[in-house]
Amino acid sequence: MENQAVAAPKKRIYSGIQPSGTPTLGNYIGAMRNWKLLEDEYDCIYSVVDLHAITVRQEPAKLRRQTQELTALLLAIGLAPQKNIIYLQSHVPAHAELAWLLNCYTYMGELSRMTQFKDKSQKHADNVNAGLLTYPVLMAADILLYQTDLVPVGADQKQHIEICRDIAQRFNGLYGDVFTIPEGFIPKTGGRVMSLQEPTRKMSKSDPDECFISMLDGPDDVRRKIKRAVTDSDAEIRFDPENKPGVSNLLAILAALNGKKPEEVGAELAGRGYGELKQTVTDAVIEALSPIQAEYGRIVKDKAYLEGVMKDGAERAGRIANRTLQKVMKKIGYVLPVR
Ligand code: AQP
Repeated sequence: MENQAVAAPKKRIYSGIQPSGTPTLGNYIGAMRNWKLLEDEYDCIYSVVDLHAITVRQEPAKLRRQTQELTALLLAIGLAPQKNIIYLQSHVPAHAELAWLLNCYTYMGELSRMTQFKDKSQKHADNVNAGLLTYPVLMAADILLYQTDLVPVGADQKQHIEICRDIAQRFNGLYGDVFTIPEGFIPKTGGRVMSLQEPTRKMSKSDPDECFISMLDGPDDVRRKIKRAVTDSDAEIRFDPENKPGVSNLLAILAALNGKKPEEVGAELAGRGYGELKQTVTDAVIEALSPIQAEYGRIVKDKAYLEGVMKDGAERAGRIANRTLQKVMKKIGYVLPVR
């Protein structure tokens, strides 16, 4: 028989996004855009993580609408549902089941140190629920169920990837090699897009409207929001996040969209006024978002297509997730049901 080279299996990627609002330019640049770039080289699984979204109170009708819209938006950025697995987290019960099991292998001390827990507890002081604290365990379950190699996320998720690795290593230390230990994949430029109004804080989709650019904002909104973006009073264009957070944020957005380094973009625009900087950023943002919005407008209306993608995605994801869950349960010592 002729010797045939066998292609190495593709490495697996997993990532998710919460339907807690319309995704922002931060979600796009920090995460979603890279998901599209990675789809050929990796075996990719992308989830609308609706279980995560209820750590903050959500209006039922709005949550339902945002979940459908977010699924449409994932397709609108060009993710092919045949090539990638695209599904809703709540359609695969193994996420909640593994999260419970992993809760018992995670310490209160490590969870209470998480920056996101501290931030969100402050922001939602009237609703510091247990889910806010155990969010990273559910996220670890999401990732570990799929034996993930790489997790493309924004810089705000770095701590959560670290705790996921710790939990996996702890579990493997007790029971043998059950989980693949994942690595984070955080873009060098655009890993943390900042709020337009408070450029020392990250841009978030649940912040007040003027702080972020939504992926569905039309040209007028983009123009208005960038025009009002906070800069500083010394009128010098230079990339210096510590001393010039507002200007540096605009430069980082521009750089990420143009595939350049922020320092490089800063040098190109040195000597120009802030008005020109804002105009350049506005043009680049509108150019990046317009084709996505056109595609989105088409897809979101096709409910049957969206439902089909969700159903097929959940079946494919469920098969992989259940294999891992069974393995974990067996290792812990559960009597598995006869099938
Ligand atoms: N400002 C950001 N810059 C770069 N990346 C970002 N991400 C979020 N904000 C930025 C990345 O987007 C992905 C999806 O995020 P998520 O929806 O799961 O949760 P999040 O990080 O809590 O995002 P938001 O927008 O701040 O949502 P809310 O307001 O609901 O909390 C992740 O990979 C994240 O790193």
